[in-house]
Amino acid sequence: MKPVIGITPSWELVSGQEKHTLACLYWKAVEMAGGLPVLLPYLNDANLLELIARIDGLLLSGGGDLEPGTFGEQALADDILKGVAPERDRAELNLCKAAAQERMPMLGICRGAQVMNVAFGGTLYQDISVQIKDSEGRKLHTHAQKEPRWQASHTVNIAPETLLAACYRTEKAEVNSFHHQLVKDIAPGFIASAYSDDGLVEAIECPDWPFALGVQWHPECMWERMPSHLGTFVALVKFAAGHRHQ
Ligand SMILES: [Mn+2]
Repeated sequence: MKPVIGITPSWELVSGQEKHTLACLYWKAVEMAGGLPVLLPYLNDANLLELIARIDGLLLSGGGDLEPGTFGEQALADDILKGVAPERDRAELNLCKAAAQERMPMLGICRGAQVMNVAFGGTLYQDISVQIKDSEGRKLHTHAQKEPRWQASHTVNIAPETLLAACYRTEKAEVNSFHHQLVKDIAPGFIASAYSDDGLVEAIECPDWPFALGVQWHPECMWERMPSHLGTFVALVKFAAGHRHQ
């Protein structure tokens, strides 16, 4: 039986109707990697626990900003946040904590990496351009690219002997970038496993866990043209396959 990978969708209000949305490339990447993807609605907390018991791996998708109250801050300005969805925050943070109880394999993408960091006690930059300035010897490049989503726009330097290095089999990867927020204080027990070439944290992982990895870029948009970007999904599915049989 293929491992079941639960994927969290986005939440949007469309013409007064609540809708879940998910770019199809997320579930296609999981299917291509050999997993069986299912979408996870924002059930109540008790039912989220039941759901976790029936999946083998968790994929936290990208999307809007976390409400800063989730990491103990207030919004720095009225217009700084984009696409806040408190029910999504609740559901995903609780899914992470429930999954952590059994050290379930987990991959967070963009917002998903930020959700993982906050769930386990880290904080975020609410906005890179407001909170991080150019300094001597460093000029920030844009992390909100205008190029197509499959196109790389900056390099990340991957720490050797990490989960991420095993996924990419290289110490430098070309990645896309669609974020205005960023991991600030890394959650206790986690490490940074990649930095952008302008010095920002681009991936986190937990060495004390079979597979818990968050990446700030969107590999799901790139794997069709650059197969190395399927590696994170392949690893998630591989670890998920072994998860219930440890
Ligand atoms: Mn970036």
